[in-house]
Amino acid sequence: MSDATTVDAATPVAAATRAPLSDELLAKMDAYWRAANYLSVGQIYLKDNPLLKRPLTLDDVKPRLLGHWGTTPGLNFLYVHWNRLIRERNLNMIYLIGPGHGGPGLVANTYLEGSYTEIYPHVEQNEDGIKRLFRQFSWPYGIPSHVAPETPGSIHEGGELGYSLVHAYGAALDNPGLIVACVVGDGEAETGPLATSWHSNKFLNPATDGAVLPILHLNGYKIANPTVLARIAHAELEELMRGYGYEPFTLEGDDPVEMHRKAAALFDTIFDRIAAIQKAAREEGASERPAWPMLILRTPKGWTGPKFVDGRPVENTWRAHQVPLDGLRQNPGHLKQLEEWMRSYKPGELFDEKGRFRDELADMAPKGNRRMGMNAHANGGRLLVPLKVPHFRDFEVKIEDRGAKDVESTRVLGRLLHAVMEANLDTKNFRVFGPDETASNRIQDVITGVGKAWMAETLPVDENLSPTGRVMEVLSEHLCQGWLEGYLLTGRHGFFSCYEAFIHIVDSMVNQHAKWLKTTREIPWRKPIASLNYLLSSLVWRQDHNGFSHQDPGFIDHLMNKKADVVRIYLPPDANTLLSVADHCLRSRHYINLIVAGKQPLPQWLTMDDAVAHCTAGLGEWKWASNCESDPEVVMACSGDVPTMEAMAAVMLLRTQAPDLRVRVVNVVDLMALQPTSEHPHGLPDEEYDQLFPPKVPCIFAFHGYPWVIHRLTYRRHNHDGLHVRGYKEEGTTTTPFDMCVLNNIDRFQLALDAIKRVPRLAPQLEAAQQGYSEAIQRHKLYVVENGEDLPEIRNWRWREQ
Ligand SMILES: Cc1ncc(C[n+]2csc(CCOP(=O)(O)OP(=O)(O)O)c2C)c(N)n1
Ligand SMILES: [Mg+2]
Repeated sequence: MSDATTVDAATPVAAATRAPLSDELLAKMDAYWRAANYLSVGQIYLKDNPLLKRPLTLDDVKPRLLGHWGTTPGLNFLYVHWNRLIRERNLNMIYLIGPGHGGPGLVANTYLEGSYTEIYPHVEQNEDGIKRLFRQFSWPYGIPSHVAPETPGSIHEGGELGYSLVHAYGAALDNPGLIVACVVGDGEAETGPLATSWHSNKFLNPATDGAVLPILHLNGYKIANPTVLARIAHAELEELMRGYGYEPFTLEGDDPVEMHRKAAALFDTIFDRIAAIQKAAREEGASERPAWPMLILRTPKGWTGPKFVDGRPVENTWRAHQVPLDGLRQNPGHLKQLEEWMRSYKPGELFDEKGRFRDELADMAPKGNRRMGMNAHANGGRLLVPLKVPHFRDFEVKIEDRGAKDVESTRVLGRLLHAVMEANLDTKNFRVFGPDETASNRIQDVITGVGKAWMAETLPVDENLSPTGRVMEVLSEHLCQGWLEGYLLTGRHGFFSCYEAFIHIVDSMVNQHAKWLKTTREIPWRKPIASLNYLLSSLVWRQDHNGFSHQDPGFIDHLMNKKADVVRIYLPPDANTLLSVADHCLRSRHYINLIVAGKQPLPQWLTMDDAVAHCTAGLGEWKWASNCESDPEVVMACSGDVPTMEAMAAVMLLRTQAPDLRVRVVNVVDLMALQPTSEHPHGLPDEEYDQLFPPKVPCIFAFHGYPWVIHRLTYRRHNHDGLHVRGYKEEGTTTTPFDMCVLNNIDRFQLALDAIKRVPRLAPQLEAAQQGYSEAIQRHKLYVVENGEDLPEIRNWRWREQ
């Protein structure tokens, strides 16, 4: 396999006038397609008798028929044609499949082109290899039914529909030599993420990015219904595509010979268009947004499969979606029909006696890394150039007195990100993504000098929009997530900043990405890629402009469900810890890193040296805030910036309410350190945990998110009963910052009272403490209602060392 230096970028080849393809070549292409279809059907049905050397019996058939036929012949048809175009034009091309359930087709084609055997040598190019190929498909401990990470050439499994086109665009960014052909299922096209993905063409620069060729696979049906786009007038569909800014081309039919001929001519036109667009932008200085071509492929679902089964139409209906003949054991007629169907592809013409794909057909595939199963862009780790991350300490916030000054932590991070952006401008392998919130989340320094990508119209009032911009902003979390995934999967680096509450929009996408990372970790030929880094800001506690709708810290809960070796969650309490965490995340590989950090001015606690030590440990005592050495009576723990401030304020309150109480302050920046080592690689060993959180000593834990997150992480630890967690409990509205804490009982008064309540020797003081709490809260409520802001002593509160 080659590495980054040997993967050449194809330059577009403009076409001269072309003679139509000869009948001989078209016949060979048809044979190649039949071979792919044959192998696809074989994978779904057979475990033996792979070349049909003897009549098919039930013993040859798998006991469970699992897979999807309907989408597959269309995918195979395109593969054969792409192969010709790749060879003729020396294209550097990958192929993304929206309806990933067409897995058998991609496995078949990568087998025919030789990639599959190169990667999996036991699946040889002979009868035994074909038998293995068939048997392993959808078989326990074999291979998945979809275009999964195991499938060569794939960066998109397509199990969850909707993300193909956005992945395709992410892959094309900053890859000027790459063409990404992307099949969108007509059912898939009904999903929200796919519907917005068409707009990616407003962000793709033909001079500096690659090309995406969307193919709407209009096979008319989903699982059980017609598709919307197949049942509107064709003119309306073309108008829709024009409205999205594309030049639509249509290929329609069901006669194979005729379709090959029409396809070859049309695809030449389409690839000439792409070449012309790129030439105009790259050589002639054209700067306007081009109308990129897109293809509408209208072919029958289950094309070339059984036309009728048990008297009911199957080809060209939704009934072709999965397994058209599924009653083999009950119905001998089905077995016969299967055999006829498979023999209709004439396997004897396609494979020789030994089961080897005939040379004259095999020769039609591209060679080496031009084969789509071998293209390094579909195994991004092979191309990964390490990110240059300037020294984060240069962005340090100087701390003279702890807690003395307020700083917007994310603004500081923005400066580091800007430096990262600049340091990698030569390799153009870093982008920042956000749903219109880069400035709102206060990391806007990253935009300085590099601008925001924009190929649509501009007005004099616009700022920083540029066709070569490197920050990607669009009001679609789906697009941000999907572009970034496509960018990472093809071997680049990135960063996604988002409002905390709305990142949930991509919950499902991150599930899929986490699965991809988990699986590829176990596939030796897949090389590690850069981590997917999130900054969540505009946090639950400080929704000053917005209120309840914007308050949801639950993405933490969501990520915690993922495999421990994939997920990292950080809650840096101030700017220096944020810098240290971000540096770590940007350099890491194959993780999903979640950083939760506020943008509002908040106290700064740690010098850079302290911050680095704290982040390295993941959690630890803040000795300068504790008032005892080794025998605390209560641990005040905190995680997240606002909860840290409240915990620190509670510690100060305790100094007057219970002056002799021995308090230990612990801050948690790496949430996963709370888990036992057996559950997460970052988990603190039990002995160290017990030293920090001594058994029998109560712990009051102020947490940024939902309280049960902490319980879930620590339920196996000693003294779990002694852990009392305060966090967000879905109480909120548009109110003052401190009132948000009061509403959710995470405020300093509550935390101090919690401590007194849980230390038995302070029982005599409890009643007075409760009284004091009620008075403080009442005073606060009256004041905020009357004045619209927090009490001066809250607003002006400062940490004082004892
Ligand atoms: C987001 C999502 N919703 C539902 C499904 C279940 N599903 C699998 S295939 C399919 C129909 C897909 O139809 P289409 O995109 O037209 O694909 P094709 O006809 O090419 O099979 C559905 C609904 C899914 N995989 N993903
Ligand atoms: Mg369909």
